[in-house]
Amino acid sequence: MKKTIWSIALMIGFVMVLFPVQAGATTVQDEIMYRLLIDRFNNGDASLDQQTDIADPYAFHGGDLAGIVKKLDTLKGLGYTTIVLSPVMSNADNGYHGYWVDDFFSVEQQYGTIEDLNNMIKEAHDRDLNVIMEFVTNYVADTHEFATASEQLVKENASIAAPWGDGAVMLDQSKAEVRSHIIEAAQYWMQETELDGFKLHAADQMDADFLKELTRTIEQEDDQFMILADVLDVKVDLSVLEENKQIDAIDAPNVQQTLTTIMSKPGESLTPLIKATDEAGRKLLYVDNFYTKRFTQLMAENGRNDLTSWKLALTYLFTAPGIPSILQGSDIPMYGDGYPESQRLVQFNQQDEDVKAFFEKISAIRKQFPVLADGAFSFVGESGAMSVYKRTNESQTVYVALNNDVQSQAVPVTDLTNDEQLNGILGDNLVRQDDEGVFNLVLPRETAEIYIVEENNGLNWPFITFIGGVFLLFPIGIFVMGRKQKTSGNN
Ligand SMILES: [Ca+2]
Ligand SMILES: [Ca+2]
Repeated sequence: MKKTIWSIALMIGFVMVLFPVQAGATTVQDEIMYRLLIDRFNNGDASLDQQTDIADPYAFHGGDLAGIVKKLDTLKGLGYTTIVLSPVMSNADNGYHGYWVDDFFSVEQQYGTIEDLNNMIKEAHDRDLNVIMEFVTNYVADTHEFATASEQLVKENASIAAPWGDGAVMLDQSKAEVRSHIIEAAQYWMQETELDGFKLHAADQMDADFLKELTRTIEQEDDQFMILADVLDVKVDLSVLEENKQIDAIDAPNVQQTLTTIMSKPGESLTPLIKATDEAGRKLLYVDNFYTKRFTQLMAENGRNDLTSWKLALTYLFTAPGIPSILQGSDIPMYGDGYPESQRLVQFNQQDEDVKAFFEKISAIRKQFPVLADGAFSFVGESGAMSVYKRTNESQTVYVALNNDVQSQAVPVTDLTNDEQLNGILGDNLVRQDDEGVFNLVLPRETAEIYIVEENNGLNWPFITFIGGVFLLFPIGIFVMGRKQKTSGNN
């Protein structure tokens, strides 16, 4: 026995020498992100609830760092790999959103302490979950010392186009004192915690020079540290962010707008969305944010079923180039008519099991087929409101079909050979070449499918599984019956 264990250990060692694990080889494209508003996530410590008033949508609702720890297994189970926290820094009273920073160097007292934060990060890391914190660089609370400093450090009369704008003042990022303060704060959170990255809030509004200075400083401090860019103004040109090579991924508000608009109308083709896909894969893809009508609500208002609409939307978000970024509550799913209703506490007790099962499934598929994260992207074809695209790398090819039509549709695939077959893994569809040399992808109305290109083994797997099961069950049956007889014989 000991000998066997030793030879297995030796073999494993040998394999590890041959195929060393590449440390740090994972990229941001491998992540599945979960965006979380700490105050509105989960209340884990009621002793901190001094400012909590659930009846007031503009007050703290009690969520905290201890509450996140209690839900880490749930998030892990849903397949998320990275949690993106709302700002953790101390805020002025009622700053539940995190954008009224009154001290860049301490944790908001309603959430806990820096020890609670580090404990939360450790618990996340123990489950292989990364933790990113949203970092505010453009604003402070109107009670922050910069708002009343003798040197003019904030912009006079600058209006902030956000629901929390009253209560915040805009920093003048051209001022050396502002810059050094923000950079010191970035270094503080990198040194005092094990955070894996920052999401720069409203990065599109930052002073372009300061953005470069900040991202370079972060990279010098730790080149594995993830930097994400939040986009506040949906109409702004993103080229400054796209040109910044230190930024790993950027919000794609245009994808949210296009996808939700098209999906509001069953029968509309998703092809315009697919053709506008940014193939560079550095975009954060989502349909929900904290300020717009919840996707589920919008779909329901247009007569669409929760599960049906999530299947279509998630199939795009998890198979197109980019990084899926899911808002807290989407997987419940939650309803909400926009701000502030879309920011309600997560209703964990209203979990729809079928919706949850699909979120789990699509995450598992993305992890199982890395081509969905790194493969080249191309449009294949369309018929009515059914569209097909493919992802391909040197080892794998996957076709994705989205049928937003109100009737079934078929799209032919002609660039495969008879040696291959298409295995549809969402709906168990197996497609082989027909007599004309075509692979005909047929989907019922309002469905999606992910087809894996496999070698055509000419075998009918459902039948084989059935027969295999019979052959396996037969001897087991004999064995059990034999035992039963033996037992009764003893009596
Ligand atoms: Ca609390
Ligand atoms: Ca506070």
